[in-house]
Amino acid sequence: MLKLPEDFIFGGATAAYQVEGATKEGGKGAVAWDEFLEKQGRFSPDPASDFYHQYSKDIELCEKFGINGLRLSIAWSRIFPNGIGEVNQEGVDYYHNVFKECEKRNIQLFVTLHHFDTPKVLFDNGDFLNRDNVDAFVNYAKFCFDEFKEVRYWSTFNEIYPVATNQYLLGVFPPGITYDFTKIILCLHNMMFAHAKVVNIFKDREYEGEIGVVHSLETKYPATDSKEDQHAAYLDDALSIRFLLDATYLGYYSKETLTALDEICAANNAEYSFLESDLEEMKKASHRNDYLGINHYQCHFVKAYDGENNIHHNGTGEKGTSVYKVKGIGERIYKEGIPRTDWDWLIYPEGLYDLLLRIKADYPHYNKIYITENGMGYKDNFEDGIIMDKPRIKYLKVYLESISKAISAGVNVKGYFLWSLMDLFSWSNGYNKRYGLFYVDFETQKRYPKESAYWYKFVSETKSII
Ligand code: BGP
Repeated sequence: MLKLPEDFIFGGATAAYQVEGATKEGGKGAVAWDEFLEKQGRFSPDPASDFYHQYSKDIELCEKFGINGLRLSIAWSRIFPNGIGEVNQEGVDYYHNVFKECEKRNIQLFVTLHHFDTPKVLFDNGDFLNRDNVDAFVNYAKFCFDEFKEVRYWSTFNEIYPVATNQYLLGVFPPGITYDFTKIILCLHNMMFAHAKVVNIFKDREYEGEIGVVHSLETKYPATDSKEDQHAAYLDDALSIRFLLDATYLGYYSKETLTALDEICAANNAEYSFLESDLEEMKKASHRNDYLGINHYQCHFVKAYDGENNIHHNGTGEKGTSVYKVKGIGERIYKEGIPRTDWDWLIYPEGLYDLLLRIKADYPHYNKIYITENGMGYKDNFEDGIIMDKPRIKYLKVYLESISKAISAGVNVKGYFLWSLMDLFSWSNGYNKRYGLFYVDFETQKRYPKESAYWYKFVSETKSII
């Protein structure tokens, strides 16, 4: 049986907009999602898991079930309803109260400043395509560092790559734009630049605590050994993984990354350029990250593709409906023998092991890693309050085993935050894609521990992956 270290954090992960509800309460400002979801009419972000009112119950459940870390995000628009300017004291007080509750129950807090929820005023102004919004974000970060002294672990952004691609490639996030690689690269770069600025301020001003960034890193493998497929996997990897790790840990984009960008841009009629002064800022920050947060759910097998762009996002859980064919990159395929969820996410824990080893080899000053999200979206069966989620336990087990093996191979992984603490809503999938350790009856807001919650408690208490 594999083990995890004694001081390992067994956490649960959430994000403000996916759990809080109360989108129009407490002086909160609007975000682009409010209108986007309303227009779509599929599901509402209210009341979500009603964490805004139920947080003390959820934090108590953490303590009861051996969950000693909580990852959550601050909703920027609760602090600054318009992104900049006037501060909303009610929002500030709310987060102090949540943090106090965590302290009371000895739960280590990991706080993300931005989890897909730019205030609407700034979003409508171009979001991170607009450089003014970089300054607005830096200003908001400074405010949080000065105000929330009780927080020790800060992350600047959650998942820069999915922000850029869901907004400007798949179009499943607002503003719903598709196949625009000029915007994708600009967004990726501006967010990495904003991250660097915030890290430098955090270190220059000698705030207490630690700072890092959370990247979604999903390993890419060639579909076959052919040269063409290997090249497609390299292109997909360059944009989704290497670009971010270069920016974070080198402070510039390596030759391999830029060559891949040129090829992707040529195929998609796109362009990019980076200011020298941005790279200087990024270089300065590149050795100052205290940790890297990794969100990892799946991996991709990539095949060469030279047709037109064609993506279908499986947002309903109808297995086999995903299509991902991107000009200038490749086609992501299912692979015989590799299981996948109803949303077509490939379950391949070797992908996480390989990723961790690669980071150690390619970016040796990564310091330490937290797995900030991992978990299984599943259509849980609720029978009189009993939820036997065996497939989820099986999934969690093999991924935790990969982490344990990577630690044995010398990678410094210090904790794990299971996505998600309780059931919540999924941005582009709604409420039937459940991830929680605790089942939420969204009508009554009652919580029910699933079988996985009892299993996780045992693993956390014994550090043994059974
Ligand atoms: C990550 C996000 C989370 C969460 C999770 C599961 O990308 O950081 O906010 O939603 O993925 O994804 P999904 O909800 O699409 O299943």
